[in-house]
Amino acid sequence: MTIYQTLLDIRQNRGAGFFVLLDPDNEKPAVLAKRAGKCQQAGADALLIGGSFLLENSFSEAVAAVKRNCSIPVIIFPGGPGQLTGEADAVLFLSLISGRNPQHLIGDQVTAAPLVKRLGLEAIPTGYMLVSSGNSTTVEFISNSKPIPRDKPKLAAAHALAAQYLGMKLIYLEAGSGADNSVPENLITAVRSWVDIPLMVGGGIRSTQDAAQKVNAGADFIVVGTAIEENEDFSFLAGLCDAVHEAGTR
Ligand code: 1GP
Repeated sequence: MTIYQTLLDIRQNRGAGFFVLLDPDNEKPAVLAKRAGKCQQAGADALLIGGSFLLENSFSEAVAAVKRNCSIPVIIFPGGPGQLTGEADAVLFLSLISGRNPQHLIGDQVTAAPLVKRLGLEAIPTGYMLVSSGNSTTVEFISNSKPIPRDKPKLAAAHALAAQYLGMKLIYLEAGSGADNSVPENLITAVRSWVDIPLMVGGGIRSTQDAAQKVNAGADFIVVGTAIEENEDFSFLAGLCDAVHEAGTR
């Protein structure tokens, strides 16, 4: 079974999925591996691994260490074409459709495609949309692209619908890692009402209430990174997983 089918099954069977983002630049592989095991134990459905840039650690070493310590899907969320390794289960094959920077719309993808093929990685075509969050995030700066204004839900919906018509299989609504404000619920609802493909939402989600509200608004998958890095408490992690799954079944 493909990883994409696994994601569809999570949506179908659990109502919503909870994903943890592991940033290999912030932690050593052994620390990430330990966290991966904890995430699985707490009930996370999958792990994303990647970051806007990588200064400190080897990407493939980090992914291999994480894979050794868990059996849930490990999906690359690449900050660029350099973040690819056959150690992972799949890659979000992202196009930054909220921006108009050709490098991130198609340039990086042309560089990455032959490598993805050679590595035998499953590529999940993903429309990646930045939504403004109140502060300037790393992804916004690095990608040199403007986010969609957070008070323009119809504009967001039109981007997502275009992605669906272009054949993309997933939408990722992103406020940016460590965002002051997560993606607003009315924008999620607007996008949900226009597209059928799964909707992933992340950036600045720090509480069980916030995570549940995103699901209630129409998100299928919730991604949390920073809050889990900042709070190692197992009950916090398990609480987030439960909140997402409970909201999914309502
Ligand atoms: C970033 O959406 C993810 O790409 C997660 O964001 O680190 O703010 O949870 P946080």
